[in-house]
This record gives sequence, C-alpha cells and structure tokens, in this order.
Amino acid sequence: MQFEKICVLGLGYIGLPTASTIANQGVQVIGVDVNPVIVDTLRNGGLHLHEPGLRTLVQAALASGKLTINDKPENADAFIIAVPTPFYGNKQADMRAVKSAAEAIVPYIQTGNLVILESTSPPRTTLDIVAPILAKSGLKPGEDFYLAYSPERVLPGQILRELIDNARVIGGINKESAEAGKALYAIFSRGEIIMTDSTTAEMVKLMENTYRDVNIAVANEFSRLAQRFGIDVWEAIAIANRHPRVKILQPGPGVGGHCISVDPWFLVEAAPDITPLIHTARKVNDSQPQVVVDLIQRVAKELKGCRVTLLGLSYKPDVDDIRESPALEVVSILAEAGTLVTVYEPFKKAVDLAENVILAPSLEDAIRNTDVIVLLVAHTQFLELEASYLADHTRCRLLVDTVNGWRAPEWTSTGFKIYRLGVGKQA
Ligand code: SAJ
Repeated sequence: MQFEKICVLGLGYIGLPTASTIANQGVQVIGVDVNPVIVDTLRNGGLHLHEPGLRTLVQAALASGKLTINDKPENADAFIIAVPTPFYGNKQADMRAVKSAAEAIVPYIQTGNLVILESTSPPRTTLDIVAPILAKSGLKPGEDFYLAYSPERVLPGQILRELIDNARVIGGINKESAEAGKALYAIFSRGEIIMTDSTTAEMVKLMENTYRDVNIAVANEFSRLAQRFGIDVWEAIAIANRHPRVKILQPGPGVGGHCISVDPWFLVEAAPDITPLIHTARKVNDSQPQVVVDLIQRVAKELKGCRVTLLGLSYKPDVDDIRESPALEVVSILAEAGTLVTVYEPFKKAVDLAENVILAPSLEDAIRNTDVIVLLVAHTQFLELEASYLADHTRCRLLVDTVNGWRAPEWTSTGFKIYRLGVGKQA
C-alpha cells in the first residue's frame, strides 16, 4: 500500500512525534487537534509539551511543508488516531475522545483507506467501538477499508528514539488490515513489526503496563516491610537482584503518568471478577503517597503548621508531565493536614495547586525558609545537588528521600538528618 497523505488525529505526546517523524520521511501529513490552543501554538512555531528533541523534529517537519496543522481531518490515505483515553473518577475508561476522533473521520474516509487506533484502549475497542462508528460512512470495515490497532509503547523522555527503534505490534481486524498497517509503520520504524489480531494487540499493551504496575506494587510493599523490620530496602533489592532470575523494581512515592496508573484499570473494569491481583496492585501503588506523608509526619512530628518543601511534582524524573503524579497526591494530603507546603518543579512554571500551596520559582526560594525538605522526584538536577550547597542555602537540616536519590553518608557528614523511604535502620 502507498501512502501519499496521512492524517494524524491528536497532537499530544504520541501524535505529534509520530506526525513529525512521518512528515520528515517526506510524506504529506495533516496533524489534527480539537484544542485550538494546541493548533495555534504549533502554527506559531511553539510547542505545548516537553520532550527531548521534539522541538527540532517538529520545526523541521513544519519548515519542510510536509506537516500542516489543522483543527479537522481531510481526505487522506491513512488516519492515525492518537487521542487520550483517561478514566473517570470511578476508574471507568473515558472513551469519548476515541469515539469523537472516529466520528470526525467518517465524512472523509474512502474506499482503500487505512485507519489505525493507537490510543491505549480496553480489550475489543477496535472491533466493538471504532469499527461500528466508521461503518456509518457506508463502507465496510475490513472489506472496503483497512482497520487496525497499533499501541504506542514509547517511554516519555525517550519518545523520539523509541518511536523508531521499538518493536511494533499491529493488530488488524483481518490479515489484510494488519498488512496495510505494517506498510504504514515501515515508513519510519526500524524495529521489528509483529502482526496479530486487533484484540491481541490491545491486550499486549495493557498486559505490558499491568505487569509493570504489579511489579512496582511488590517493590512498594517490600519498602513497607523493610521499614517495619529495620532494614534498608534499597540494599535488600540490590542484593536480591543479583539472583539471575530476579529483577525487583524500585519503590517510590507511587505510580503516576498517563499509562501505568491508568491502563490496569481497563482490565479491572472489563473483567472485575477475575482480576483481584491487578486491582490490589493498583490500590497498593495508589496508597504509596500516604506512606510518604506518614514518613514526613514522623520526621516533622506535627504536620499542621510545619513548613515542608517538596522537590519535584512530575510523575517521573526529567519530564514535565504531572498527569496522575503521586507527588500531587502528597501535596494534597499535606495541604489538607494544614502543612505549609512549598513545591519546586524545575520543569513547570505554573501548576494549578491548592490555594495555600506555594509553587516556588527557584530552588533557592523553595528551601530558604523550611523545616523539612522532601525529595519526591529523582530529577537529575536534584540528584546532582551537593550537600554543602544545600547547607549554605537553608537552615533546614531534616531531609526525606523517597527515591534513594541522595547518598546518606555525604549528607549526614554535612550535618543533615536524612530519612529514606523503605529504610528502617538509620544511617
Ligand atoms: N516507577 C516506580 N518504580 C520503578 C519504575 C517506575 O515507582 O521501578 C514509577 C515511575 O516513577 C512513574 C511510573 O512508575 O511514576 C511509571 O513510569 P515508567 O517509567 O515505568 O513508565 P511510563 O508510564 O513513563 O511509560 C510506560 C512504559 N511501559 C512500560 O515500561 C511497560 C512505556 O513503554 C509505555 O509506552 C507507556 O507506559 C505508555 O504510554 O503506556
């Protein structure tokens, strides 16, 4: 199958890099987003998200004239849907964006076209939700046009490299659709392209992230056990991981991001009677911010009125993404308890936080007048902080490290008292 023009719906963390990468291969791409702020920002040469290398990639695509930005689709050879699939408060998948993207394609789809869904979705979404919507065009899915599911599996922070190098899964609603999908990704993918059916491809994606969530949950539970039994979980994990068949992940303040903290719920929602382990893992990880707050309370003695500085707000190191970040939960539990919270997040200039929470413009401002400093996110710039620098900029000597980011001996010899998550014995 030949692709002269491709329409990418959704210009977020996945859609924008994908659209730009394809355009940079010389194919005409229409990038579509329903958010006028995103459309305007991109058209004016700006960027609405932070991802290493993305600015250069997008600018090259726009400058070449191969990428154009629009607020609605147009006729094309292929349509890629890369819109968000969040969940509602009750943990049910919110499929409105997928449905409206599919609806938006209906007037433009033509015989011989290919439609690919990339958004992470509950099992059978391609068959039971997307196919019937597209069939409103009068064309038959799988017969008159190809339809496939291909999950994005790139790691935020590494998106541009992984987009090209990772193995790709293409699940077609029939073999011809999988073949058409393979031809599309062959435009830019250097990884292996594996063909299967659409529901298997949906499950593969959910299984990958659920597997990781469950494994992080066990690491978090180990950190609680370590605390209780007076050992250092980080030391114990490092030793256990020398076993050739053991690879325990890292405990921390919880699991955030738009993927791992969301996707397992799609399986729990789809089959609650047979997913007790997946459900419990989610609850363990979601309760980890409370474990962090309990640790802060032990250090601060009294949360009410105590000045606490939190370093980092994003869901993981060196990204600006705060979606589902456990750090936000730590902020709100502390603020609720009457703690005077100051946050410093180097990747964010503005964040909507509770009224009494201060977002400091710089590290110096954040630490100047505080009682406890808490390392919540292992941003490189925090890990590189020297104990002597901190000692010179604050009178606070109480540190809480939730990510094993600071080597205790260096800090204690400079006069700090350091409390680490998952460490029941003090340095
Ligand atoms: N985390 C831990 N301990 C660990 C590893 C991670 O607490 O040992 C936490 C992180 O701090 C973060 C969360 O888990 O809050 C998720 O971070 P992550 O780096 O594990 O994953 P994501 O959400 O950035 O990206 C994942 C990836 N999936 C897998 O590694 C199986 C990525 O490949 C997917 O494309 C992405 O989800 C997605 O879009 O689904």
